Amino acid sequence: MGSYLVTGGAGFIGSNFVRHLVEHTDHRVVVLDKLTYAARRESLDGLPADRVTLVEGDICDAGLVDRLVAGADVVAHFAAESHNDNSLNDPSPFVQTNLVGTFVLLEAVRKHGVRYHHISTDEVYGDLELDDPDRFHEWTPYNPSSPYSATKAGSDLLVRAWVRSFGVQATLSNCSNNYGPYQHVEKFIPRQITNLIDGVHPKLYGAGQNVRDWIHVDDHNSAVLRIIDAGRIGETYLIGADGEMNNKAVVEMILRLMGHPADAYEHVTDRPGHDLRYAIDSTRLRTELGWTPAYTSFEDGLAATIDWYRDNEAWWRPMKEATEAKYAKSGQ
Ligand code: NAD
Ligand code: TDX
Repeated sequence: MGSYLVTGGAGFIGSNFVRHLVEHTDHRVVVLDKLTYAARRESLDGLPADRVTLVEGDICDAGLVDRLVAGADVVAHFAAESHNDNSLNDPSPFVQTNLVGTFVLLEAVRKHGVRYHHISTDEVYGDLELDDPDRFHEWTPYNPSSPYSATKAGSDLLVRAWVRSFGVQATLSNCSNNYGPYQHVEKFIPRQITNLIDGVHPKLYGAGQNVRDWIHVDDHNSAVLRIIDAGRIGETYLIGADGEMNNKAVVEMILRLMGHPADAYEHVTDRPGHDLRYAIDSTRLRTELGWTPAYTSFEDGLAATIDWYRDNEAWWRPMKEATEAKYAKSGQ
């Protein structure tokens, strides 16, 4: 039994990771989360109080981070400002949390000799052409497009430097687009599901030809745990489940699963600098660490996610109006 410090554990992927730890290990978990607009305390409801503790605080608070890291065996760093559209409106919290916050954590794990895993995104590699036969690999050069992805790329490079210069015991993972329960309604899939529940048409940016490589959040988290347990220190692992699909096809599938005509969506203003395609080659993770995704059908995972949003309106309803008001300002 060990002690995990999970940053961002009241957010989408972090809260699912805490559930995963509780179900699949006997570790104790301290969640450090600033409870920004993106967090829901309720995402941790029902978890055993003797295993999971929530500390409300900022990863940029060096004193607090130092105290929490001192008591941990492993730090799993999920906390971030995570939404591209927000980073285009105001990049400053992205620089602060994603870059400065990661620096503060690295200094603490360096001081206390604590194992660190850094959760990052495939967006650090930029984008691919639609007809490019290649995918992203661990050795693909960094070429981020948005303030969000640039700050994530910078944070990855800090981790690599702290491994090389100071011998920090760290691994990194870069994952593709996640879907599943507890995802904020600002993100593509939950936004469209909750729009349909509200009788509003799904909104496609531009022509909807942009491709994302979808993975269920539980598969992301099983991979993170596997890397923490068996990954090579200093190494980067790409996490993906061969789930490439363009946005129009995803919206059409949601419409069909929810009993609407497949063309009942609207085109809205495109995202500036919108990355065209992400695609992950996860061979290293699969061959070296023997990981495989449990969700083999995107359609089944999506249907279960739709059911979750239908059954958990009390969870998402408080975020919906403010989110749509923000989108309305940019014509989206
Ligand atoms: P999220 O926005 O749902 O959650 C982020 C959490 O971090 C929130 O609970 C928020 O309150 C917390 N947080 C923000 N700033 C903080 C600060 N300064 N101090 C402490 N806590 C703070 O994000 P998510 O989608 O769960 O993403 C989690 C991680 O996974 C991020 O690092 C993101 O870059 C990465 N990632 C996400 C995806 C995806 O598809 N969502 C894919 C690949 C990688
Ligand atoms: O209403 C919408 N309509 C639409 O067409 C929204 C919200 C999005 N989109 C498009 C933009 C993207 O092509 O859908 C795609 C997915 O959009 P997001 O959910 O905003 O995700 P993305 O920008 O791809 O980034 C996500 O995956 C990588 C996460 O938000 C990041 O945190 C992660 O790093």
